[in-house]
Amino acid sequence: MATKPPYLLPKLPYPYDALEPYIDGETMRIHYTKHHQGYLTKLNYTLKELQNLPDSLEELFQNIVYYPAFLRNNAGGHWNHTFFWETLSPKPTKEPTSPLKKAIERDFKTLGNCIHEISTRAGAHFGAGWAWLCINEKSHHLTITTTQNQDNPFMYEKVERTIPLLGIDLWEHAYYLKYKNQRKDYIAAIWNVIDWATVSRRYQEVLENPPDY
Ligand code: MN3
Repeated sequence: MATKPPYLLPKLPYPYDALEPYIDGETMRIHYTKHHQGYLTKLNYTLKELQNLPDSLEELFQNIVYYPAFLRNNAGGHWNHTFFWETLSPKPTKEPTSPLKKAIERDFKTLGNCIHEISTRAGAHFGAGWAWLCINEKSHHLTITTTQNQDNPFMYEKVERTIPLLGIDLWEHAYYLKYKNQRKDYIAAIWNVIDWATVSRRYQEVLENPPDY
């Protein structure tokens, strides 16, 4: 996200109720207008106080240990939710296209196995956070991870960087109105609105044009 602050709330690419019955309209409305907006408002407020910021949030995340936790939570909250809205679609493409399709077959044998593994990791995650499918920038292998709070894979320093392709919001605010404490039912349902065309495009973009942040 290579824009300068102040950051703006990105337009939701579909109406609040477009992902029903898998994600209900009231949850989407509160999630977007209250939670995402809340992170964004606090992010912009915090950025005003800081000097010498990097050019992008991704660069900031890679150096997040040098910044206050308040910035970590709100910058992560803004980036993660923007990424999440774009991953979902009321008319999703249900199958990945190559080269992601081939990568999934190489690393998980089938798409079903890949989804099962992400769901298992997501279901086992303790407390608030996110589940991710990532690409290893050097090997192009696919990896699955979960992060706490509003952290994302950019924030964990590694020799080989992993770049998110798909993220699932595991906070209770993402599902509690409809699914109550049944987080596994929410995780099972969300695959109905995950757009594999978007995930496939992200994979291809990293192969063709590795990000320079
Ligand atoms: Mn959320």
